[in-house]
Amino acid sequence: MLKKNDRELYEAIELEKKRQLEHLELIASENYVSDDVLEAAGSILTNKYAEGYPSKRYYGGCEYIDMVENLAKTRLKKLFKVKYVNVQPHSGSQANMAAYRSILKNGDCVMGLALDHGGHLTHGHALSFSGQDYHFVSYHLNDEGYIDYDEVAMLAQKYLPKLIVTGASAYPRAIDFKRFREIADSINAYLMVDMAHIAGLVACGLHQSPIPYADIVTSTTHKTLRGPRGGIILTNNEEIAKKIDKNLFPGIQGGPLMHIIGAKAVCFKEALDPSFTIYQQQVIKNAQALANKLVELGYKLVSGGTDNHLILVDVKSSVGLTGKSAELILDTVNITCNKNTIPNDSEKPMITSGIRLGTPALTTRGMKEKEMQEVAILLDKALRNPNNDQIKEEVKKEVIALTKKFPLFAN
Ligand code: DSN
Repeated sequence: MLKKNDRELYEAIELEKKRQLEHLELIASENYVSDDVLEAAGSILTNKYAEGYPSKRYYGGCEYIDMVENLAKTRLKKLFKVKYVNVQPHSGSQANMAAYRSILKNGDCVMGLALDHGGHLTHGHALSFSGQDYHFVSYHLNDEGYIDYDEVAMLAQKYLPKLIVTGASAYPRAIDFKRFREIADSINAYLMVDMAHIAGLVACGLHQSPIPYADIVTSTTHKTLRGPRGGIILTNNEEIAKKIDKNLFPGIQGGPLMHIIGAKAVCFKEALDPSFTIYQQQVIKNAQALANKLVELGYKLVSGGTDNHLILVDVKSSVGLTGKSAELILDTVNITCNKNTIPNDSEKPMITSGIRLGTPALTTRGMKEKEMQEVAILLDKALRNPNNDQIKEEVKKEVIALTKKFPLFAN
């Protein structure tokens, strides 16, 4: 037992547990997994080496491991109605790397959403392998805060990329995958969708599915999908599927994390249950309730609101704070979020003018629209009184009282 044998680590975990219990978790890419997901992730499956794929392993003793991976694959195919899947990526970044390597050569031209307009590092940022190995051209949001499809079409004609990537880390609106497919088809390009943020919504039919339109879909499993930390790759193209498998293993990964693949199998089973749709519907209702209350309190939101699980707040024009200072102030009152660039941000990425707020984690706790209004009021009180310790102390007490009404963790 860690409590007895490794006091230092035990105490760090207990502190983190207390933080998760007593903070309002508004990081849009985080969630709380079920006890069953946690059980599989902490299981003896971690002991097994299983390089290769079911029935084609490089080690003996994989008969039960094959059962685990096949369960995950079958459930994932059913969940997203897709023919071929790979459940081994350790992360979304590795899923994206394997996907790119399956259809691109180094130096090929690719288009992706700019990071400061809501994209992801692996969609072509200069500091990521993606921006270093390929020639990425960025597209942007328009002045209303929506993806500028006309710019996408114009850049596609100009640069003739081999691949167009869509999907985002900080985009509060629905993405029109059909429109992206039409643009990709007009220049004979591949289309890849990184649905990491919205996978849970897609699984429940609450966001257009990219599967009918994209050549490859990648995702993480730990955001709205509410599974363990990891990645997945999906496609309906058999040739591409074969390349993806080879590029992931042995291309860029070694042994799969079988305990995590077991936990992914649990996550996909949970996501196939009708209760998961009710959860995702509430995630969206909560995001809209939070957005509406913030607007009522005088906040400016990128695109004015949300269609999904997240909101991007322009704190600089709303309350005169940078994203960095807003994040720090909220941390002191037990509200956790992250600073985030907003389109055409005048601040550097480590400072920013915005914060990103998401509702998946609070919705898992059981909070509804009424609590979202309270959260908006508490957040507003803290941000408008950054130097008033008494008010901040009161807010923190109210935050802890609210969290206590929505307990977490059976153990
Ligand atoms: N870091 C993730 C997020 O917060 O959206 C993306 O990989």
